[in-house]
Amino acid sequence: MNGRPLLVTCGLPYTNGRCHLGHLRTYVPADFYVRYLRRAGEDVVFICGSDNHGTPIVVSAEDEKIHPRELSLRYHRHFEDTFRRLNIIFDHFGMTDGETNHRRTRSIVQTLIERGYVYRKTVQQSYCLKCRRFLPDRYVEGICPYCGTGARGDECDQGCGRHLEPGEIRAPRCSVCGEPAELREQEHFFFRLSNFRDFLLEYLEDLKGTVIARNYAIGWVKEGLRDWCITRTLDWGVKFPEHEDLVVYVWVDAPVGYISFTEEWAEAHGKDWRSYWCGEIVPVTHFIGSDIIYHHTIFWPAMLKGAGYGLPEAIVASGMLKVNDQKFSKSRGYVVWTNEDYLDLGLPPDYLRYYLLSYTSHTRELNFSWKMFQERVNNEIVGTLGNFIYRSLYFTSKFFGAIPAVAPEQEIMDQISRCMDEVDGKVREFEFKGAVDAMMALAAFGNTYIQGNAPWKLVKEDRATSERVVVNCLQIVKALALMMEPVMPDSAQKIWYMLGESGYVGDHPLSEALVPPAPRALDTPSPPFVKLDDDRVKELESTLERRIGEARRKEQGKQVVSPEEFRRLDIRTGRIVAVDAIKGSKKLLRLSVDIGGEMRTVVAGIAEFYPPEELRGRDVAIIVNLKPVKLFGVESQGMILAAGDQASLLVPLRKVEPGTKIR
Ligand code: B3M
Ligand code: ZN
Repeated sequence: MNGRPLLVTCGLPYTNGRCHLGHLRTYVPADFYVRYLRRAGEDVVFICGSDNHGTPIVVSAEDEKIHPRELSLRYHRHFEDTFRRLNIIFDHFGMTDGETNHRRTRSIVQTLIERGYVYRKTVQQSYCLKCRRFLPDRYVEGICPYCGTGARGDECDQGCGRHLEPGEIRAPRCSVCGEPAELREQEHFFFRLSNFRDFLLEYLEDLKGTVIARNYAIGWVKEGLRDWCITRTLDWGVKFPEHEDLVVYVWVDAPVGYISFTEEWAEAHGKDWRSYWCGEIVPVTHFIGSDIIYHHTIFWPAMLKGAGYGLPEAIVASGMLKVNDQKFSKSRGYVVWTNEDYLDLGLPPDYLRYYLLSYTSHTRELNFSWKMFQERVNNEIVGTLGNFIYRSLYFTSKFFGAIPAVAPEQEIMDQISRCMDEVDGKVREFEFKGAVDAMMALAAFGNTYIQGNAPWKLVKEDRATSERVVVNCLQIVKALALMMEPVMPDSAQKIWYMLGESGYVGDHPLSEALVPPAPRALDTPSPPFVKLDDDRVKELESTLERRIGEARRKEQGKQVVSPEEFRRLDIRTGRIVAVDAIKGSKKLLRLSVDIGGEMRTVVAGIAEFYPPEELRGRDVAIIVNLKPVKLFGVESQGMILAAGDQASLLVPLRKVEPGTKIR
């Protein structure tokens, strides 16, 4: 074993929904990384678990009229089972609602309190008169005060992605009954995140992992840190010390799960969890989605520092998933479900692992379409890798019946060594596409080599040379089996057996790629991979298209309004008289609009589409009886109408006076 023991974690999936390809953007690369490091001789522990607290789970449990614990157990098992089916093998998969995590979280919060990092503060919390309850996080919807986009509770998930504190959201509405919410005072507890600015800038400088994570974090810290409200009025969660009516915010106890699950694993294996979590910088690498970089690079390290724990040395953030070039969205149907759309249909886990690892750089967005998936499988896995492996094994078994007892040539060994060095370098930079590309380049080299040396002809005139050619090929096959195990474990095992090897390929160090294959008898091989045929792909595509179509119809159905409801909207023409920028926002403009003898101020998210001079004097359509809302400190008294992503303004075709009624 090399150096010190390492700990690798994955973001904890919420237990309120099924596993989809978006999840796998984190889990497959992490599993690949752990498998590879182990094959390279590192001592690695792979830890994860399910995230059971937070309002999304409470809301989902209420919808099903069951207890959040029942819902959590259902999806905990679902993820555990799904990961196993994908050969994503954790050393321990815990639950944040487990006793260890309750205890560890309360201990950390108590330490933060004792060290003066927590203070009491009265906040404006959204309250629903109809449901007679406070509305933490996902219980409230409204407008993001930073970018004017629709937002939910504690995050602006459709717009700028910012974390939102209780009471920040504009035009709050209860997400259960839809009624407008009012603001009521409530006492909560805050974590002095702003105290950790200098510490974070120093810590982030040396943070390893993906540059995207570190640079975003440094930008946010420099932009300014706001203290985080770390309590919620919920029954479900980890109780805040000495306040049984409050639980800690889910982003307090969820990352503590990394420590708690390490504790649970260590206890079961006679190890000491402290060797992973105590010290200055600890050998912990977090794999996460890029949507939770803030939580893992700012909030979590500050909490660890404040409570006296070690700090993770690396954070690896994967890009988000797109489906058919559209932003991943369950509500719009742009989703591929791991079980019902893939595993339950008997599609090979290895193909999906390969696609997710090889499609693009780990940090950029990944687009999934069944057509592209079929191309990658058929052209690369079957066409390049499978073709070379099968031909090498087939000709050897056909002409020699066993692996000839001759040494592979040095040029082949050098080619394999170069590939191994390239793969190792890419893996340690978390550039997994680069690593897989290097492996595939070796397979392509093998194809060129076997085609160029044509052992099927050579054997008739020069048996000795043809023996050396096939042994050279089989040396490459063996190297590919060993290197590909972290990518496609099932297939690597199959190839390992076809070489006449025994045991589990993953138990053999990568260095054996340079050990000649033993001269064993060879059975007639079967093709290691099977193509995806067009009919199969058409079926898969129609399932996805159907889902998207249903979602579109459902969305349209939701938006059906009666003529009476439409007439409640007072839509007029208005003339833009003045245009001003809004401090701190690149997207929003402050417009002064004449609506016929009355001036209205309207905040509009069109700054990136129109220069002010193009707007002055322009007649537009404006809804004038919307409830005013404050955005970036400016009260907006209406909404101008525009179409599409480029905000094409709706304007009257013929000249009309400002304030003319639109019907
Ligand atoms: N449960 C899921 C997410 O936001 C969230 C991760 C927790 S990791 C400590 O991706
Ligand atoms: Zn926003």
